[in-house]
Amino acid sequence: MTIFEGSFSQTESLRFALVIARFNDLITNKLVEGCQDCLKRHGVDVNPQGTQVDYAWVPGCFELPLVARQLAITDRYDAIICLGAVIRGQTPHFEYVSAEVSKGIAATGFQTGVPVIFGVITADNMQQALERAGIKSNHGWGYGMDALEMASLMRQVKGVPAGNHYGNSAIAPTAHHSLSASFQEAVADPSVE
Ligand code: INI
Repeated sequence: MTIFEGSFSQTESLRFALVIARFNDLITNKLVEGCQDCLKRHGVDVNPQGTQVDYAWVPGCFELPLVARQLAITDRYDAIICLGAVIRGQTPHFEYVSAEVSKGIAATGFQTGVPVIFGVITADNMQQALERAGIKSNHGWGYGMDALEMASLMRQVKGVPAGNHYGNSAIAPTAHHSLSASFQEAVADPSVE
């Protein structure tokens, strides 16, 4: 039998998207830095002008799942990393935002077959959030590690060679290469049943 296990090497052909919430950007900018540092030290070119990492900024955590899903179905990424910070205030807003973002991110990964990393800090106050974004440790680094591991693991599970650039979405509606030969024939020739 086989043991599937993600590795942190052979990263040159991996592609990532970071989706980042601007809300609490004092925190989210630090998460981006930690995540970039991790990816870079594992051989990923994090330059936005390069070919390995794309960046998308959204207003707040609530919007993370929508954009992550849209990116996932392009079939261009091995993993998507969502970064955000939800900080408890005086109203129940915190609960609504954290519930929706966590459910939305889980659903996105599940529906698309692309790993979507839940890089959202939930904290009771700004001090707690800062501690997780660089003062004590930077959780952005850990989210980078999770993305590397999941990207590699999913390639293995799907049987894609480590060096390949490839499309990897489970549902990707435009990924003709993932459709069966008979289905492609039927599309090309409607008389084929
Ligand atoms: N967005 C966050 O990213 N973090 C928060 O702490 C937060 N709070 O507490 O309000 C927050 N709200 C904005 C929300 O994510 C949406 O951007 C907004 O409601 C528009 O849809």
